[in-house]
Amino acid sequence: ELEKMARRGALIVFEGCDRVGKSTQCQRLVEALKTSGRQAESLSFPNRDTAIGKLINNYLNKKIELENHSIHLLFAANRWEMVPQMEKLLKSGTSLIVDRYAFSGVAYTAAKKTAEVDWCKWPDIGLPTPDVVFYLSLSPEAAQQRSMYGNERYEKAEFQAEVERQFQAMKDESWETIDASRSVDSIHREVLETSLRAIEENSHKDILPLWK
Ligand code: FDM
Ligand code: MG
Repeated sequence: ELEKMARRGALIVFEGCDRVGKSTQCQRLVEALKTSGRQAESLSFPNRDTAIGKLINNYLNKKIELENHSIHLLFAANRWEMVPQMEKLLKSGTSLIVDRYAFSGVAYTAAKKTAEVDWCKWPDIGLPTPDVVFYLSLSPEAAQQRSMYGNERYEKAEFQAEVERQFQAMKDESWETIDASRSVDSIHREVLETSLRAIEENSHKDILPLWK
C-alpha cells in the first residue's frame, strides 16, 4: 500500500538542434525545482562519462570515424545503460531533467539519409517515455545569426537545417513546442509552469515504454 501511494518524479526532456538553449533551460529548471523544495536532477545525452560515451565523444570530436548505423546504435546503448539509474531515481520521487533523448538520436541519424526513420527508432523502443518533451525550435536563419558553431561533428548550418526538418516531421501534439528566439526568462517561466503541472499530474501514473 505504501508503494502505491509513493509519488514518482517526472521525466522531462528538452530537444532541439544545437545552440537553441536546451542546456541553459535544463539548468534553470533543475535550480527552480530544487528551490521550490522538489527533488530534481539533470542528465544529458550523450553521457560522455561512460565507456560508450567516451567512444561517442571521440566520434563527435572527429578523432575516430564510425559507420552511420554503428554510431546510431552506440547513442541508443548510451541511453539504455542509464535506464536502471533513471528508473530508480524516478521511483524515488526525483524528477529528471534531460538534455536530449531518443528524438535527437532519430533526428540526427535520419538527417544523414542513410537509414530510414523506422530503423532509427527501433533501438530506442521501450525506453521510459517522457512525461513532457519541450521542443526548442529556431529557424535555421535565426540559429545562424546566434553565434558561430563549434568544431564538433554536425555543427554545420546546412546539416542543422536538415535535423530541424527531421524533428518537425517527428513531433506530435504531445510535444510542447517553444519558440527559442524568446528570452531565456520568458521561456523558463513557461517551462517551469508546464513542468510543475506535469510533476503533479503524473506522480501516480506508470511510466510507459516509448514507441510501443
Ligand atoms: N546526438 C545526440 C546524436 O547524433 N544522437 C543522439 O542520440 C544524441 C543524444 O550529438 F550534435 C548529437 C547531437 C549533437 C551531439 O550533443 C552532441 P550535445 O548536446 O551538443 O552534447
Ligand atoms: Mg553540441
